Amino acid sequence: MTFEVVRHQLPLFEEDGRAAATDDEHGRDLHYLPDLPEEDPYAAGHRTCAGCGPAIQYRWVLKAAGQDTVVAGPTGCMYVANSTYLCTPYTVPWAHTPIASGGSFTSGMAAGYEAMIRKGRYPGPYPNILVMAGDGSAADIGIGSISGALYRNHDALFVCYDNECYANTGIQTSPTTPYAGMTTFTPFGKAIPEGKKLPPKNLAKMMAEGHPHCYVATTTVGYPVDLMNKTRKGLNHVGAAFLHCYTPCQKGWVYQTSMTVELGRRVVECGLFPVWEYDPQERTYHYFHPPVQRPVTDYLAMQGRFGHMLPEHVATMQVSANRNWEAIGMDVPKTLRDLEDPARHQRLHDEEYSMPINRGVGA
Ligand SMILES: Cc1ncc(C[n+]2csc(CCOP(=O)(O)OP(=O)(O)O)c2C)c(N)n1
Ligand code: SF4
Ligand SMILES: [Mg+2]
Repeated sequence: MTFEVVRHQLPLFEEDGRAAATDDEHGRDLHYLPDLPEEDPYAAGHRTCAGCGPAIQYRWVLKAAGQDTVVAGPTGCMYVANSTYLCTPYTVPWAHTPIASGGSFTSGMAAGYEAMIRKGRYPGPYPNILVMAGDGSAADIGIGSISGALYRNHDALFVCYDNECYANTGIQTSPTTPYAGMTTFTPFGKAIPEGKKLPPKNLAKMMAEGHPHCYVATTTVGYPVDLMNKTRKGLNHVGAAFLHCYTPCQKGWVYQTSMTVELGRRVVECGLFPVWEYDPQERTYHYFHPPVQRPVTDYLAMQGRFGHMLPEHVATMQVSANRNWEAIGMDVPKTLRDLEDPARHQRLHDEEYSMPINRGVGA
């Protein structure tokens, strides 16, 4: 006898009118926290650094997923800092996987639950199954196993929490480390003054283009409702889904602790991290067009990892951002086009930039 596999359908959060609180001079909504669900599958008690972007993402993703969830976590900060002996923040089943096997382990969980429900050995419904892997895992060491899981279309959500480095082993470069981002493996010096020479790997586009039957989206910790809704859409999608989330690493990027969420907005407003959604039914991309377009210096100057940049490096970064604006169908204002010229720049630490409003302890 075969039993039916019943799946959850998680309702989406209201995106408009959630936050009438405060607007800044650009009309940006500064009330970041919507009415979060009370359940907390990732509760207080972890040991990540203050201001850790991945920890914020973990909390919001798991609040969106809810209590009927099973989670896997490949090796990385979010494994190590969350699994001290006899102490864990998880209130749902969680398993560690080797760094290379987040995709294959999660495929096995998905296939196992399906089979057990069909055979009547698990009462159901089918739980929300997800894995949250760092960029070192999802974009590098474990990309093969995640690509395999997406290709085979296992019903699970595969999340990359992207802190743009191998953080847990001492901030080494990863494929998503941005151009000129200083890490312990990309120090700046006389021979290579920009630190990192290569542009970052476009992980999410690889996943969408390479697995066109999957739901794929990007988001950042600057947009909690967007992050939680894309989590729910990925889980509601029957089949494999991939979510790429920008998550600042306070220790590795060297910035003021309270600025994690602000960076999550500025990276989008500078054109350096386009936020979009790929719809596998229509086979089209839907791009978010931010209400503010800033020079890249507004983002770079907030972080110590870019402090060594010379005028030509800042101009190179502005060129990348401007090409991104064009790729998502936005006009590039003349002020930003002019900034492609190195003569318009100084060394980064001498550049003027728009200071964020001080909104918290530690800023
Ligand atoms: C096959 C393998 N190579 C290297 C390591 C060492 N290692 C442990 S955590 C880690 C960093 C992982 O980086 P990422 O996935 O980006 O997660 P983060 O630490 O940034 O949270 C590395 C390289 C390992 N555990 N397994
Ligand atoms: S090193 Fe970075 S990613 Fe790791 S716990 Fe600290 S802030 Fe979070
Ligand atoms: Mg990382």
